[in-house]
Amino acid sequence: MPYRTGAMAAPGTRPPSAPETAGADSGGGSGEPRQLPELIRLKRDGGHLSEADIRNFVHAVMDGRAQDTQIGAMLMAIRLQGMDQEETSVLTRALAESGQQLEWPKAWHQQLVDKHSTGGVGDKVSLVLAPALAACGCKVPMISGRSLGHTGGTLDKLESIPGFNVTQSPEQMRRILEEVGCCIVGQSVKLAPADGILYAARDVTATVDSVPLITASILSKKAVEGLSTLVVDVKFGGAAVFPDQEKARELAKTLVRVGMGLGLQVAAALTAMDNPLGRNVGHTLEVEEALLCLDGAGPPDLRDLVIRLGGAILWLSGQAETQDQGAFRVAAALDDGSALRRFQLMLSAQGVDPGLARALCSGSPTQRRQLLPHAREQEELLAPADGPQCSPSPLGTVECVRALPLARVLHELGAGRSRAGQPIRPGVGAELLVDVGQWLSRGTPWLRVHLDGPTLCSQHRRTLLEALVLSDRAPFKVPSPFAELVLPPTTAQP
Ligand code: IUR
Repeated sequence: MPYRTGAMAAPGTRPPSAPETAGADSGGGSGEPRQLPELIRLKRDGGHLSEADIRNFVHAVMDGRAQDTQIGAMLMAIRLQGMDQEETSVLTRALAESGQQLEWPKAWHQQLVDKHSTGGVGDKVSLVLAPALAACGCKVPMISGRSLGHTGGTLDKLESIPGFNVTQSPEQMRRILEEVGCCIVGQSVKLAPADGILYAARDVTATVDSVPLITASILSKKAVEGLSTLVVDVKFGGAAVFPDQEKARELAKTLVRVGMGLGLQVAAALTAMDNPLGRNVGHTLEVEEALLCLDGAGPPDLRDLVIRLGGAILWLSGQAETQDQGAFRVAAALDDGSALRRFQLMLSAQGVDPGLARALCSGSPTQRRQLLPHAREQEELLAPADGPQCSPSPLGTVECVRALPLARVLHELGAGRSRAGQPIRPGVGAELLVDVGQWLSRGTPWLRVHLDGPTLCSQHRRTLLEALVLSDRAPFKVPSPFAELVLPPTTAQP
């Protein structure tokens, strides 16, 4: 059966396994594969899809037999009825096998690691963690995604750096891994393309928040990377796919179990996503903040998350004796400049002019801002005149800056896209001028919005003001977003 995108064997890769639409297990019991409406009906009514059924559906997605309406209907049936672990594993393999498998020298196996996130606001962890892990001796062939909905995408953030090219062939990825240790690339027609089609369909059919669909989407991309170890950052909270921590834990457990079945060491970190991560939200603003963190500085919640996820990866892959030792090594790579040097090398290897890469990695924050596309205007918003305390000076403690409404306003101002392929304004974003937990006095600037065309309307201002949640409790330290690490059942927590 022809694939919609021809998956060709190339050096360093192997072709997908042969499609299995008919034969011993046809799914229907008659020797003939079930027709798509029958498959959809079966799942809609809570039935179990066989391996042949699931592979048949994925092949139909790839070769164009499945109409968009049928894809949407099947996704909704899965979203509403769920899938058991066996169905989820088969779907994961079928998505992975829709494209090529990356293959690396055997000697690299233990070093091949990655992290993936379910998506957050201000989440620039990948930009920092991939080079930090490379500085610790890892190989990180990271396949990332674009901004969709209210969450930002690592690829769009990197593309705000002039010249950065997210399209790299398997041969180019191998060369970059040899020379630099990490690369961050897009999902191409060659790498798990069926997930690309299903992900875009999920985004417009309200079927993103499904444990089996998220599991198969993430793990199919990671399966083709040929990793030994993966840590998934599963967000929970107001701006996460699953606001409820219990549901996020169910996803984490499924990721770990299905990952194990694929021969991957997978752990899942549950991390809070109520406040934006760090102080900057928006593509170039997040690159600036990632550079600060790579320089050993930056906001404590971002550094904490990078170090803890990196520590877990080094420990799980057997490259550190404990999570704490792993975290210590990642912190050292941020503090001694080795992570920043890897980032500079990765930029040059992925198309950025080496002079620009050097200037970005050695310049001051002010110089960096001149080198990246920035918005034309800035507007500061002031803390309101009244709050939980009616005394004249302090207004209250910043309890939370709600990430979801903030991201939605920035999206409307041009920072996000509503359809795949739509252009974005990389300079649009916001800088938090306050930390969660600090006192805020009335009239103090708390948010700097970077505007590049569309201006703030009164509805935007109201929404932003509502995003600032104040309380009358005593000031407190910025909390770590890291809540817990879900490990494979046989792993002893050090
Ligand atoms: N990242 C992915 O690759 N897939 C998903 O479904 C989500 C995040 I949510």
